[in-house]
Order: sequence, then C-alpha cells, then structure tokens
Amino acid sequence: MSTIDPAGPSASRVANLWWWMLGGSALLCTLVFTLLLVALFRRGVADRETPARKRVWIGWLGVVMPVAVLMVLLGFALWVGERNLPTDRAAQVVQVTAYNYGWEFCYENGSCSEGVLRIPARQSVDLDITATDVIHSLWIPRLAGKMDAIPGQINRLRIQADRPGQYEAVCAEYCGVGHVYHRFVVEAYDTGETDYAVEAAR
Ligand SMILES: [Cu+2]
Repeated sequence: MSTIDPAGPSASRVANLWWWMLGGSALLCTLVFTLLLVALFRRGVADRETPARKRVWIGWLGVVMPVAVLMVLLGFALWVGERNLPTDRAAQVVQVTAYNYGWEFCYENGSCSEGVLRIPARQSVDLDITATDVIHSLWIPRLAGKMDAIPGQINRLRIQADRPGQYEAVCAEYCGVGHVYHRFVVEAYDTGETDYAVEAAR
C-alpha cells in the first residue's frame, strides 16, 4: 500500500511530487544547518558584516529564497492536481457507495460487488463516490490520491492500473469503531490488450 510504489498515472504523478518535495526539503535543511554551523562556530564572520550586507543576507536567504521555493512547489502541485482531474470521458464509470463498514461497487452493466472493485487494467476508470451514513474517504495508495465519500454528494476520482493485479484500499477518514476494518481490494483484470509503452517500461 505504498504511495511511492505507484501502479498508475495518477499515483505516479503524486509520487513524483513527493520525491521532488523530499529533495527540496533535504536541500533546504542542508543549507539551513550549514548556515547554523557557520553562525555558531564562526561568530566573527557575522560581526564583520556591515548592517547593509546583513540586510542583503536576510532579504535573500530569509525572504526571497523561501518564497521562490514555495512558489515553485505550489506551481508544481497545482499542475499535478490539474492533470489528475478527470476532464475527458473515462473508459468506464463505477458507482461507489461507502457505509459503516463496507464498500459497494455498481458497474455500467448493472451488476454490483461488495468489498472487491473489479476494473480493466490499462484503462481509465472514473469512480463516482458517495456515502450513506457518515463521511468516509476512499484511498487506493498505489493507484490515486484520496477522495472523500460524503452522504448526499458525488465526488469523482479517476483511477487507472498499469498492470493486472490486486491493489489494497482503505478508508482514510475515521468513520467509527470499525474504521480499521473499512477496507477493500481492487482487482485489475487483463483485457487482453497490450500497452506496449507499459511493457517496455518493465
Ligand atoms: Cu470509513
């Protein structure tokens, strides 16, 4: 159930964002601790700086750099979020209903399943998610980010599995004493079509 072991395009974009944020924060931490060590062990350096030069240091490292880094991260996160929105028609739409403590999935052909969501591999699937009692949250870590399941409202989440297989899913919003057991499994079945881009990437 690792978000950094993605198995679909949506989860891959989220995982990429996570790696960039990890890299950026590691870089900033290194910089901050280096400056801290300089300040602690070479106090004379700071004393020799003129007030004007100190203002330049504070301006660039204290204001400009954090604002620039946050703007880049914000822009990247918005771009990732935008690309994860289901703007076109998916190959299939599944109606998902969450309740204490189960999940029901109803497909376009009229059939329904409980506890197991069956989807074709390598095809986009939109989940129209709602709930009957309290607020839940649908989370399939290897396929996509979380989406709230709210009574009286339908929230759409686009998922896609790059390969056939089983993907664990959990409720990510505390919904009662049985919350810990509020899980399901996604079964991505092989449709017989081969996605050569995916095969080549293996
Ligand atoms: Cu729940």
